[in-house]
Amino acid sequence: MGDKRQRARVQGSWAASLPKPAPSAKVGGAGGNIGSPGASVFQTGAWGEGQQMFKFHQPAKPLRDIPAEKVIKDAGDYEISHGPSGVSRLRLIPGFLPQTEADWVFAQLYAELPWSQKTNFRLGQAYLEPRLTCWYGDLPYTYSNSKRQANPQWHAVLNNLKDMVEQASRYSFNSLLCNLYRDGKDSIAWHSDNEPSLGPHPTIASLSLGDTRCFSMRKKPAPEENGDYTYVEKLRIPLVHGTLLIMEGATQEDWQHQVAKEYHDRGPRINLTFRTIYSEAQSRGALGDRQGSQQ
Ligand SMILES: O=C(O)CCC(=O)C(=O)O
Repeated sequence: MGDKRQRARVQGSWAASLPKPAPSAKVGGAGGNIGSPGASVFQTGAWGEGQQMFKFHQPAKPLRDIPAEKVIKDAGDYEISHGPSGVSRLRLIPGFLPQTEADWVFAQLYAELPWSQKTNFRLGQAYLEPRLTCWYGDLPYTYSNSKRQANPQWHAVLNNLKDMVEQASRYSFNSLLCNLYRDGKDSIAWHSDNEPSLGPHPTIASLSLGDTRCFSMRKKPAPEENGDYTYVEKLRIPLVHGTLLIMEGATQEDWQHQVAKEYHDRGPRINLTFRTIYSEAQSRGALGDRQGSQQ
């Protein structure tokens, strides 16, 4: 049995039975260990009678290709999927803020916003978010099991940006989550912006300022994949200074996104995500409507 295992390890389990060794060869005898100088599998032991042939079997499931990550970097409207939850759409507008304006806005917001590090909770364990944030809106915002209190005191620069983003997107927003990635080690993990307070099919408009970071997206796997993301579609969008990205339709239901840590130097980056938050009563109503229309 030991011989069989050893032979399978050295030659692969598809190897055919080998000829019987010469009677003088001894198992574990001097010089007979694999790995010792001059050792050979032919020297390691006598093959018993009735050895089986090893045959290669095709895997039961056909091998699947892992889809290549697609890169989106040009201005345009992209329908990234058509699923049971609807169409998921992205709109990318590089240069939404011209360079000098973007430089000025970045400097103002970096210096003047009340940045702080929020504590979140996962499985009852507290952890600090690996970035700084601040929140604007008449309603509080709860995500990752902790709450950002309502803050109706919008900075004047943010009010102007909200008007510009609303005009370009033709959506209106009542809230803003600001993220400050201090360097390449700051990040945001895989998630969807799908809290009940955002209502069904939320539109998120995300303005990036400062150093370029890679915004990654991955499609949520079908139920039969049991949470395995290996074979899902993936997208990468480099978000450069002054770029506006709008996520619409079923994007938050059918996709996740992240900004991963990078292990080479990155300067600071500010990301402003304009959203619409509904009160508890409003979101209960919105979910009720949606469930009704799906039946
Ligand atoms: O920084 C970004 O581009 C993404 C931010 C984000 O995913 C979020 O605030 O939910």
